[in-house]
Amino acid sequence: MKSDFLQAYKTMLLMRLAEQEIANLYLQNKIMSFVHFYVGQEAVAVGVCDALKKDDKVLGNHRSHGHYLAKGGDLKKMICELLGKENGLAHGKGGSMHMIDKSVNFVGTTPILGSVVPLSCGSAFEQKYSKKNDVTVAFFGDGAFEEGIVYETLNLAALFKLPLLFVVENNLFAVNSKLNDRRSPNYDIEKIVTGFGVKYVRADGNDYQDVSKKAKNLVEEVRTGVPVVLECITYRHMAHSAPIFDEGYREEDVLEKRQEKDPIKKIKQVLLESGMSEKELSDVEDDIKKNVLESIKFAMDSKYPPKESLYTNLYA
Ligand SMILES: Cc1ncc(C[n+]2csc(CCOP(=O)(O)OP(=O)(O)O)c2C)c(N)n1
Repeated sequence: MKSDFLQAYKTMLLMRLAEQEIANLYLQNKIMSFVHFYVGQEAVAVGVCDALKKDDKVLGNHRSHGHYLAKGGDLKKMICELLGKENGLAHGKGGSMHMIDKSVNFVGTTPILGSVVPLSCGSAFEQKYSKKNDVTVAFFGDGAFEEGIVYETLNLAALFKLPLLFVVENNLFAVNSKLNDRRSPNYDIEKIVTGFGVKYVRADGNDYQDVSKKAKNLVEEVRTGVPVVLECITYRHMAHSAPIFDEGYREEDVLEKRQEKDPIKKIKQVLLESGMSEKELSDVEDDIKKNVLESIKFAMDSKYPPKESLYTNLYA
């Protein structure tokens, strides 16, 4: 059990330290596309992906660095993509919001809000139709949940009994817009979901233990053709996009609350209580930091795509 937690801590810390360095690259104008940081939400991606097998498929949204790394993705290839380099995940042509890596069954990320949901439905339909024993997971936010296509897909998932896990990362905001400013006072996600015949479970998205325990049970149920919405309540620590620190619009998730509920702090505490020392954990952190810096160097030294490839691998 301790080794599970240690592995989860390492993956969460990798995401955090990598994004801190990515923020620096962004501030140095090395990244030419939008970047949406996952800092604060790490427990969701790791808790859910820990419950998956390699053949299970994952799709994400505009905020998917964490989803990709949790599915076993390659940090070097990811940073190359962010820097527009040829050996990036989409040969440097997609950037942060268009990542794809079939080698780990990371089907892709789509930044058009809600669009990940019908694509995931297609993936789950194929798995069911081909009688595979695999599941598809779609990660998306509370804002995306309000897109009409999500409701259509909930209906189809229930109708066809698809092995589809919808993970709604509710970080309380869509850009700077609060839930109460967007939803009718009667809006009840559980009632909406169960109204379609899809199972609904809520988890504390700031707590790896809670997410992973629930995800492990749910994924096995999803595998049998029971579609589920797992809503994870979490905090996005940084601004919507880019490392800007505007606190003006935040009320519920003020800085002190975000720090207090930090998922990495929490899992570190579990490891300390299980007998690991501060020194052991700081060695772990040093190794991860080294890996992150090596990956950045690799990406910085990598080539941009050649001019001749300007029109290849493009779909419109
Ligand atoms: C159809 C569509 N409308 C608007 C946008 C612009 N947009 C990008 S992210 C975002 C908010 C997303 O909120 P949420 O789904 O909760 O995810 P979060 O950013 O909080 O992780 C918006 C409105 C978009 N990408 N697609």
